Amino acid sequence: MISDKIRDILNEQINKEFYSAYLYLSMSAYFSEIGLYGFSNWAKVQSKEEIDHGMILFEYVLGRNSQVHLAQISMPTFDMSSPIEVFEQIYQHERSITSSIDSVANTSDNECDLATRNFIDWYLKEQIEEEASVSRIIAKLKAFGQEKSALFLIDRELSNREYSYPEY
Ligand code: OFO
Repeated sequence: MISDKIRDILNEQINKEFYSAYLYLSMSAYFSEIGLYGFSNWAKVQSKEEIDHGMILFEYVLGRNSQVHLAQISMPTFDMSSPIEVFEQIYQHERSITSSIDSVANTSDNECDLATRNFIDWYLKEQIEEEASVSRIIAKLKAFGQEKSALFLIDRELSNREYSYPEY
C-alpha cells in the first residue's frame, strides 16, 4: 500500500505522461503535414513511449493495492512556426517532466517510501536520456537546419527511429 500523497502524485504523473503522448502525436501530425515524415516518425515513436511511461505507472499504482484516477487530458498546444521551434518546445516540455519526476522522488523520500523511490529511479534516468537526445537534434537543426538539403538528411535520419517497449 502507498500513502495518499504518493497515490496522488503518481496519478498526476500518469496524466502528464498521457499528455506527453498526446503532445507528441499532435507534433507528429504537424510534421507530416509539412512533409517531414522522418520527424513525424520520431514524434510518433516518442508518443508510443510516453504511453508506456504512463502504463508502467498505472500498473505500479494498482500493484501497490492503490487507486488509479484518470483525469482529463489537456489539449496539446505548441508553436508550429518551424522544426527548430517545435524541438525547443519539446526540450522545455521534457525539462518540466524531469522536474515533475524529481518531485515524485522527493515526495517518496519525505514519505519514507523506499519502494516508490526505487521505482521512480528508472524515470530519472529516462529523463536524462530524453533531454540529451532532444538536445542533440536541436544542435543539428541549429547547425544545419537552414539548408533544405541538410534538413532532408536529418529527416531521413529520424525516419530510422523504431519503437520498442522501454527496458524498464
Ligand atoms: Fe515520459 O518522458 Fe517524455 O515526457
